[in-house]
Amino acid sequence: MNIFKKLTVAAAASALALLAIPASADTRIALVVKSLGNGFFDAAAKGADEAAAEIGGIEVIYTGPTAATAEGQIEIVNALIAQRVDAIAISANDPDALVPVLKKAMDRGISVISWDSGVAAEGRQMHLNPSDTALIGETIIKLAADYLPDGGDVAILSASSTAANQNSWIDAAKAAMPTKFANINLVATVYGDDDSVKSTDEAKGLIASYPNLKAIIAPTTVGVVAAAQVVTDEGLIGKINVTGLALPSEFKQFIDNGSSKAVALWNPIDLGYSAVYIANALASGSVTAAPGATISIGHVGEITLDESNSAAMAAPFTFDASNIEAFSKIY
Ligand code: RAM
Repeated sequence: MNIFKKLTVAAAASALALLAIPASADTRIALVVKSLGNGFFDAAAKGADEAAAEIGGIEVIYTGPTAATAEGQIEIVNALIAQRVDAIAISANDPDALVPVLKKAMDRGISVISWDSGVAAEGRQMHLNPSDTALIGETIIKLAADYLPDGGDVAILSASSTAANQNSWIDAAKAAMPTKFANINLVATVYGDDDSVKSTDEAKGLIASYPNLKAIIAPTTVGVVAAAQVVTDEGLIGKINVTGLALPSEFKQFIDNGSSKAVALWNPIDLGYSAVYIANALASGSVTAAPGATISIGHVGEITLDESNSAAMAAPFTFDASNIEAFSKIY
């Protein structure tokens, strides 16, 4: 076959291929996470798939950068705009840096919500919090204080320094401290970027810098595992209690070995389910995001949007030696 003929055959084949692809009838919803390889987001993706199967006619695109950065997410959102998805549900690595690209998505008719970690109001139609921010903040500090009757030094190992969810929980924890946890002394807040290696280094640094440290509070499922592993490896079980927000399936071993007394979290499967449920409702036009609007989230219940078009789901749940085994089998 000469080259001209080859090209003609190739062109015909690709034209046929194009004809063969039916216009997708599915509503395509992108679940954009802070980073891939994080068990918390994998659990949320499971819930997203549950919602898609229950509602029908939905394709979930589970995606995120390899590292938890805003730059990586901006690239991904641009690609999703080019693919003309119907909705984007994002847990953002930065509340402001994502705004321009998400505005561009909305200008092109794509429905946009943030969930887990929010974006500023002008970059999304609504935001879904896993739980009340003040309650999460108070919970993480209480988890440390409950095991420090005489008070003492504690430090926070967070995710990235620009993550809106962790920053708001830390602010809420700090606000609760003077009145409710006056004998707890917060000596430092450091950032492990939801990266195991960096979180490990930061945990080691805290231990080296603060010899009287009694607890490490990590309001991130990645950081809390890294901190508990460091406390275990450095023979500090019983001296430093690791606590914060943890996925039971990843963290059970550290309740079992005593490096942690208790941790908390909400149901990440329900969170991912709800994000897709709401994104679909907005994309289909069956609901409008506006202050005071009540939106159904299927078997999870319903939410009502506040003045900033945000809503919160259930209270965080505490896991300790009495119950973590059972929950570790679910998420
Ligand atoms: C990490 C992420 C996520 C947060 C959980 C608790 O997996 O930072 O955003 O909600 O921890």
